[in-house]
Amino acid sequence: MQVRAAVAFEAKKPLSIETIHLEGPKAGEVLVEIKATGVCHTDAYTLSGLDSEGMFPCILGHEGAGIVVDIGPGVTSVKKGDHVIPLYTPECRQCEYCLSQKTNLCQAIRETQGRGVMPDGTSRFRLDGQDVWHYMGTSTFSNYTVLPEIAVAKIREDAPFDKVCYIGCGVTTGVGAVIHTAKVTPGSNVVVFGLGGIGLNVVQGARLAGADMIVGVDINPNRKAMAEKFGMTHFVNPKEVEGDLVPYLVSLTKGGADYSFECIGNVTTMRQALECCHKGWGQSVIIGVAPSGTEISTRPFQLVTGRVWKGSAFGGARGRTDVPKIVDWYMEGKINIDDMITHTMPLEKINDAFDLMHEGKSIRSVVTF
Ligand code: NAD
Ligand code: DAO
Ligand code: ZN
Repeated sequence: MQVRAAVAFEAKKPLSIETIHLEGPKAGEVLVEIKATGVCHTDAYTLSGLDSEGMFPCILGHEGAGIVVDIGPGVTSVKKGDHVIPLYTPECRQCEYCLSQKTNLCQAIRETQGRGVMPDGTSRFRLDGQDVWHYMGTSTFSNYTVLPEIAVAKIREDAPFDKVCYIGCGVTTGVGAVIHTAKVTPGSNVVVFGLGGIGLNVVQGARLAGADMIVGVDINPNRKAMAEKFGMTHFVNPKEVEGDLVPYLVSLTKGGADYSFECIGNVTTMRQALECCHKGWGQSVIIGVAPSGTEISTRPFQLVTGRVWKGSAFGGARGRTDVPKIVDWYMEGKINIDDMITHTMPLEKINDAFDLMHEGKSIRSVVTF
């Protein structure tokens, strides 16, 4: 079939809206009509050329929601008409990783996903006879996309696509890092570095978990009012702090954070996030994706004295199991998504979403089809 997609032909260039060919689903795959997709910092990161797995030309996008319109042979877990959220972290429930119950990093299709192809090693997208690569196994910047069956979460049909698409990455990553990865306990002090599309969801996850003090750290002063709406109790702009940020945060939290989260992707703030943690028990979770090749450092004594450094991908969530539950939380009013979606636009305007992100003017832009 012919589909309408925003194609990334090369790094650092605007996306180009094209009509391209999409082959139907093969065995174990589904064809999904994408109704809405968020534009995340990670799409911009790959487009910037800094992502070691970035391949061009490709169709970016990993934060979508839509409807199954066709299924390939052998598909049993979803059917035509089901509403779904694509999963860049699939859940096969059969691989060593899934069965371990220790991680959400299903490895069933990891190798082919990282090479921009479907599990059979080929791409379903073509333009002028040339392959166009899939991205994160999802490629939601297209009005139709093909995904492995294990990479879609079936969701309730009354959930609005233009809101719950955000659960496909940002919401689950932030809220999940609090609940699944850190397991924040009621009464905790939490410090969140970066109050963008991910950090705000860490803030609302911390509120949901019953945290006491929720400190937000951001160099953009406009983030203060927004983050307060989601539960932030104290705002720190590092540009306005005299002296070192770490002792300032340790003092503010009366001894250090019980939990800190780095939601920027900067190795300097990753170190600050660890070192502002409480001696003896503070845990720091890295969510931000730093440029490939960069390294983190700290004095080993920081860990010897009880601080713990962790990372979190997709909020530690098992997509097919946990994503429908997060959709329920949204529909029940337990989490707020609407106020984070600051801009909505048609596919033709998708490059505006990247500009708004780089200018710090948006939290989330959502493209509707
Ligand atoms: P964003 O651009 O919306 O937000 C980043 C925020 O950090 C902005 O508010 C910005 O003002 C602030 N900031 C930048 N430099 C700062 C500094 N030195 N000190 C304090 N604040 C600073 O980005 P986002 O969409 O929220 O994504 C954040 C990071 O999370 C990115 O690296 C993204 O790739 C990553 N990410 C990780 C996962 C995962 O599963 N681990 C999933 C999605 C996104
Ligand atoms: O299993 O080796 C692996 C990789 C899993 C990819 C997890 C990606 C999480 C960070 C990227 C940000 C996604 C938007
Ligand atoms: Zn698996």
